[in-house]
Amino acid sequence: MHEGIVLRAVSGQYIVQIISEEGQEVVQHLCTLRGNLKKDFTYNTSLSVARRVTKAKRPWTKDTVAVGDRVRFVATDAEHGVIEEILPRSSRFARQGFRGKEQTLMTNLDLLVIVFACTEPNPDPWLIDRWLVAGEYYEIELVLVANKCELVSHTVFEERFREFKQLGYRVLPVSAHEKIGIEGLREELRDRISAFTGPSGVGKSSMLNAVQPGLRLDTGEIGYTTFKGRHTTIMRELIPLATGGWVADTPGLRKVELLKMSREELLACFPEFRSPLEEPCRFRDCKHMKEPGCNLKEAVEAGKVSARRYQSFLQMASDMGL
Ligand SMILES: Nc1nc2c(ncn2[C@@H]2O[C@H](COP(=O)(O)OP(=O)(O)OP(=O)(O)O)[C@@H](O)[C@H]2O)c(=O)[nH]1
Ligand SMILES: [Mg+2]
Ligand SMILES: [Zn+2]
Repeated sequence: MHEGIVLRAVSGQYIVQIISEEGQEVVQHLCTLRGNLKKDFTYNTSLSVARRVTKAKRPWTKDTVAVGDRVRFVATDAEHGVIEEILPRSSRFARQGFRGKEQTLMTNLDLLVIVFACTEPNPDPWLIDRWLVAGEYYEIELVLVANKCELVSHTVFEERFREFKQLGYRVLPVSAHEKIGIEGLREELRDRISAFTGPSGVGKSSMLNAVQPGLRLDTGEIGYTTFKGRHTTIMRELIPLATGGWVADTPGLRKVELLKMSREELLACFPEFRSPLEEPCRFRDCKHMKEPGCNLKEAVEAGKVSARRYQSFLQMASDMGL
């Protein structure tokens, strides 16, 4: 029996890399799932780090094996195997799939690298908020990466990302082309499971090519009329890093599909709301929207909480039908 990590899922089959003490050499097997694992693969809630009480109520129901899962498998020959057991997950990243069913995208993520460009395309703070909320919700460590930093002055960089720094998020200026900040990025990824995410055309694949020379991920030229970018990256897979650890390059997403949350859960994803909400608002059932005597709204009016972030909260709440 070997212990491995699922690098890629391809129509019911899984590419599993053996994890050995020595590390270095990448040995992969194409595995199927033992029959009864397919039918009844149920997680219980205790696996989630239930730091937020509200979150523990959400049951982890039936699920399939996903990229990032640690598994035990039996090798049937040098290249094939059968997965016998799925080991407990430390985290899970999902999206709202068809008919409201949650679809697990990746598991055991340690770090979410949210990539935006300083320009071409310009960063969209509303979209950044949504990625931050997704990361906060799953309690995954977050880092913002601002690529193409060679194209803007320091002042412009500060203007575009300052508000996120002030919230306590780390923002790393990087240039995949000029090889700025690549060493730091490599250190972030070392010995961990990370995922790169962000809009199309911001340079996620270019950055990973710089972090690991020889990788040759596809990168695309963006349409200069719209800066919408072509979706060059299609696959969802973990790439073993020479420095240890794994990283997933994900396709650019125009939209962030947030899971449906409760109001309490959504509020908890805005770290700066915590302090004003420590004291109860005038009404015990305050929704923090239109109610008089709302501590959150008062903090916004007093400039302690950014009006833009509050607006972002209202928009997300409305999208979720809260
Ligand atoms: N000026 C500049 N251009 C860059 C930099 N990094 C990437 N680019 C360009 O930006 C475009 C998009 O790069 P990709 O790496 O394909 O972007 P991506 O985020 O992987 O895009 P998707 O796979 O579509 O999500 C390409 O034309 C790159 O050459 C950079 O540091 N500076
Ligand atoms: Mg790409
Ligand atoms: Zn309130």
